[in-house]
Amino acid sequence: MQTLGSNASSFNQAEGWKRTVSSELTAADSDFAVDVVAGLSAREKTLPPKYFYDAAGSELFEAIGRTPEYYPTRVETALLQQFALEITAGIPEGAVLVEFGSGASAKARVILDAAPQIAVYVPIDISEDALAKAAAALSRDYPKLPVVPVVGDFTGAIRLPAAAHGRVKVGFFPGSTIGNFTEAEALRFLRSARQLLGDNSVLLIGADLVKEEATLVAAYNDVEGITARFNKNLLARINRELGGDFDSDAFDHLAIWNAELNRIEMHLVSRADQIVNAAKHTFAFKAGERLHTEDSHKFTTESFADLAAQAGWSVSREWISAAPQFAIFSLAPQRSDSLPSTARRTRTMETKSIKVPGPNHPISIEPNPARVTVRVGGRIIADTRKALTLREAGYARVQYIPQKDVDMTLLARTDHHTYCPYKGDCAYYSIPLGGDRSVNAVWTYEAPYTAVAAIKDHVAFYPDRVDAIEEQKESKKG
Ligand code: SAH
Ligand code: AVI
Repeated sequence: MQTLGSNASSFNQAEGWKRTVSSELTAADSDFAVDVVAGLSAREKTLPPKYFYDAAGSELFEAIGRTPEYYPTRVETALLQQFALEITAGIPEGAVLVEFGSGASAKARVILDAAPQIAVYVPIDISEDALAKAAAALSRDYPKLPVVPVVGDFTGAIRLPAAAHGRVKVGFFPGSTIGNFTEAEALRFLRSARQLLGDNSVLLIGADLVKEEATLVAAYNDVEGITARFNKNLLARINRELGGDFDSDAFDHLAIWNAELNRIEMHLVSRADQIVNAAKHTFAFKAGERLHTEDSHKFTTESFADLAAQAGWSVSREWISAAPQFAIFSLAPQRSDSLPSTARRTRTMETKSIKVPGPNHPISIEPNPARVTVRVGGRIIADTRKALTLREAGYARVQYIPQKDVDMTLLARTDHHTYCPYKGDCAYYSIPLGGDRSVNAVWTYEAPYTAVAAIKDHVAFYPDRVDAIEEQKESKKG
């Protein structure tokens, strides 16, 4: 397994975690020791969240993903499954999939299944045990796919293995792990990924979205207490690896929503005044004092696109789940480095948000048992018993009529186009027979999104741009 260089770090509110050297530790001490001493010596005690992930921490993260409260894993996986073909469309033959923070690689499987043209998979993770386990399982299940794991810290310099050289690179950063960075760290990461992946790359990022506090807070306070164990595993790891004597029962798990900074914060709160030894140092905790262990920033589609734009990426597509909302962004390298920075930060017009119908925006489609006819200029131009009735959120019901039951020769295609994040691109026709009133009177979704796939090859009519849309319920035939 390829290993990346060392990357001990210390925290600075503006810059995030940066590499430092402690004068009291020797070169033989690990990055972990250096960071623990720096973090526990700080006025506001803090540790980098990357240290959650030893073998036990990685397993606890997988267990968090199975709790009913922690929706991100479930929702992102479902979104990937639903849109796998769209998300992977355009990945060329022979591409390499480079995953940052791959963990159990469960989400990569969805991408690999949808895009068999991917020729090499490079999972990168700091958790050596989790990486080795996931890589072995993948090699077993995808025997023809070279899997080349790289163990190390993706916030440092990354070198891709030779198997990735000369291939189009598809970066994959799911799980909203980008939310665990400060803004400065996220920019640094995105810029270095831009360098690493190159001009013809794609970067797929999963990011959790801002939503109501109760849902967010519950996700980090599961009733079974798995997240609390995950948080406290940091203390257990310090005990195991750095000769620490933390009593994890002497600390409480705390997860709170910071509305000002759009982030869930995790802390460990000291239950009493206490002295703890670790990494050859002694640290004093006051009762109620917090050790800040993780931030999990939540995004809006705008804040995410703005972040990406500042780092040389533009959002080309985005897929957003029904509530609880989670987003997958497909990023492409910005081409126009000569544009002024304000222009570079503006979202491109081609960006398309894709939303999935759900309780907040329900859509249903049912066959209409009635005979449906459409009259324009005194003529019947559509006549069907196969209409589909589409009901959407607060809109009036719409009859979608199979094109084979419409006299399409009476329609004239126009340049008009609209976009619906739930249904897709919409094209229009006028009906010359109806005169001015019937301009853009007819619409169709030629490649409707999966949730409304049934309306493909159907057209719908604006009731006020035709003479009448009639439904004859009693009639079976003729
Ligand atoms: N991608 C998986 C796992 C997310 S958990 C999913 O979406 O379910 C975050 C993963 O990132 C863990 O596997 C952790 O070990 C890894 N990770 C966290 N910080 C890291 C860092 N600085 N460098 C490399 N891997 C890191
Ligand atoms: C990996 N990361 C995005 C998770 C998160 O939601 O911030 C880690 C996690 N922390 C607590 N629960 C899960």
